Amino acid sequence: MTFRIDPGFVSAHNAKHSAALEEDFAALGRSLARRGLDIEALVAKVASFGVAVPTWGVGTGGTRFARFPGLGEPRNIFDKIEDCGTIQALTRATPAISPHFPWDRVADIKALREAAATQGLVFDAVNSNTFQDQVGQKLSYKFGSLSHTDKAVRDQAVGHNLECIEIGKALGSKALTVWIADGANFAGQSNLTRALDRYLEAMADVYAGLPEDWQIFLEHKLYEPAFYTTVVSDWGTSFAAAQQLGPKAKCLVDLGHHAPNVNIEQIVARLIRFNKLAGFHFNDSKYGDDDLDAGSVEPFRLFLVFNELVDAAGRGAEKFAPAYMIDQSHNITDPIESLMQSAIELQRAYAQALLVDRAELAAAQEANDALGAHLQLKRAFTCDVSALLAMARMRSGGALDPVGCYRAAGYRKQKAAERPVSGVASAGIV
Ligand code: RM4
Ligand code: MN
Ligand code: MN
Repeated sequence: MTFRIDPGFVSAHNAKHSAALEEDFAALGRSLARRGLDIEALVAKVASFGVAVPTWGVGTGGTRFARFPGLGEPRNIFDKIEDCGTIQALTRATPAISPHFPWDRVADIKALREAAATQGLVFDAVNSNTFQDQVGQKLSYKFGSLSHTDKAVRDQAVGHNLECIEIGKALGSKALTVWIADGANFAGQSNLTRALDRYLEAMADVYAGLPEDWQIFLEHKLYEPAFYTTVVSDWGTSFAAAQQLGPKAKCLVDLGHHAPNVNIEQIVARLIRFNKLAGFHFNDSKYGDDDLDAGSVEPFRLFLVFNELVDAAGRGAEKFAPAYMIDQSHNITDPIESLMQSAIELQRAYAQALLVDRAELAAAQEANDALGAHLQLKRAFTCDVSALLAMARMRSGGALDPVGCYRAAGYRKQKAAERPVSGVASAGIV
């Protein structure tokens, strides 16, 4: 038996702070009531919010310079599932996991599904990987995958994506996320038009392999590892490709994959408008694809993204059901702590967006009252909803203070004993 945080421990830890929480919750309830908001309705909405944790996120990440593994790191996908289960047990905001193949490959796929179920988890979108070469792989992806000049490489990449769909079916997943690293480092290296043609052709083959009730998520990225151009560089390319592929193809927004200062919330609004928003890879960034913790750098931008989502849900936008996932690299923190806090920050942005008085905002917008409209957003954003979030968590059986409870439980220390250090110090992803 491996160590799990006992539910009794969580309730005992909660009990230490619950009187203070009750007080803060009651005060917040009164203040929200003055705005015509029912705190209980908000608690119910927040409690129903879920975001998928990436299996690759629970291992310590790294940069291309170095990786500094922590103690008790997950050694395989089963350890990763266990850590994801801990995140869900304490936050009650992460009921699904998003796997990456071949990183998470095992001989017995059923065993994965069972391991997840034991932790109360289900599988969200499956991610394919044609940005690295695997041991024993026939053809290299050094110069691209789905858009490679060589048809044999493209076919291999298509085959891998089709295999991911098969694995996903066995896991109960309903979507495939495709991000390719294809692009060029030199002007002139690649024909910009032909590279996209090849990508579209290969993606049509993957699309043809999708089950009826599946979707394919196209993830764009401006740069890295290709630094002069990438094939699916921006939401425009992603949108056009999704449009051409068909209704099951939608555009996934990774918050770190845009040019600096791009108005991401506007991209979100546009994709919703045209029924092409697949969902998100949440993270935060200062410069680019930094993969920092959600809400740690620009919480207001995160709020603005959720503001668009709440607005769309409120007006009953057609087929609006975005998939929420986190995609982060935890290089210097305990990944479990970072992921728990990130899930909370996403819930916070969601709760704050729910506070916006939509009628007042619309009235200010119609009257061209620029500052008045802005203040409606600021009023919601500056409200401290921590007590609301903690109450939603506690009532769902989670921890009032997930990071505090996790530390007090000594989870990482227990795992350090259970999972001996492998001694591998590597650079880069994984
Ligand atoms: C990429 C992209 C993909 C992720 C890989 C690891 O930058 O964000 O979603 O699967 O990193
Ligand atoms: Mn991503
Ligand atoms: Mn990324």
